[in-house]
Amino acid sequence: MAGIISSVKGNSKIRLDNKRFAIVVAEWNEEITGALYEGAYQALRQLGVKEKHIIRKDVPGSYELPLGAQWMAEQKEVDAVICLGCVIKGDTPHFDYICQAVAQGIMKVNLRFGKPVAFGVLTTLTRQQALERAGGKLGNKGEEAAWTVVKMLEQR
Ligand code: DLZ
Repeated sequence: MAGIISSVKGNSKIRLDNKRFAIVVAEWNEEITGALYEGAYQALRQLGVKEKHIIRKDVPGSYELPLGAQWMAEQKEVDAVICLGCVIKGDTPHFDYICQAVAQGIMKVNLRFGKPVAFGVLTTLTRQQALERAGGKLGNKGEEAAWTVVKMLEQR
């Protein structure tokens, strides 16, 4: 995979056995968000994160991800948060409102708490495009979100 986070893949420069991660998962399109979760969870485990140091928090939809992320980030012991969701475009402008709000909300949590909070949210035109990015031919964006927060912890 191209880009800076490819350097994390399977190997981190810092010790991760004492780091704690929260994964916030939207229940909408749960077939896809479940696959993103598996990708993120397995990536963290492969990097040496302890099972008991990975907390899963489910929220109803992607719109609720920023608040779920905030609840996790405000816990002192949590080092980084990974937000996972899937918004598929329908026939109305709803998609645009949700995507905008989620992206901005997650960015605010990053800056408010000074902790990495990854935007692992698929925003696709079709379910097929989402499947391709959730363990399909275009990889797993949950896995990439996990590498991203690890990379950010390394940069600190
Ligand atoms: C309402 C809604 C719709 C239409 N589509 C999606 C979607 O594709 N992906 C997603 O994660 N959530 C969707 N939601 C639910 C909203 O995120 C949110 O849960 C509700 O608007 C209630 O706040």
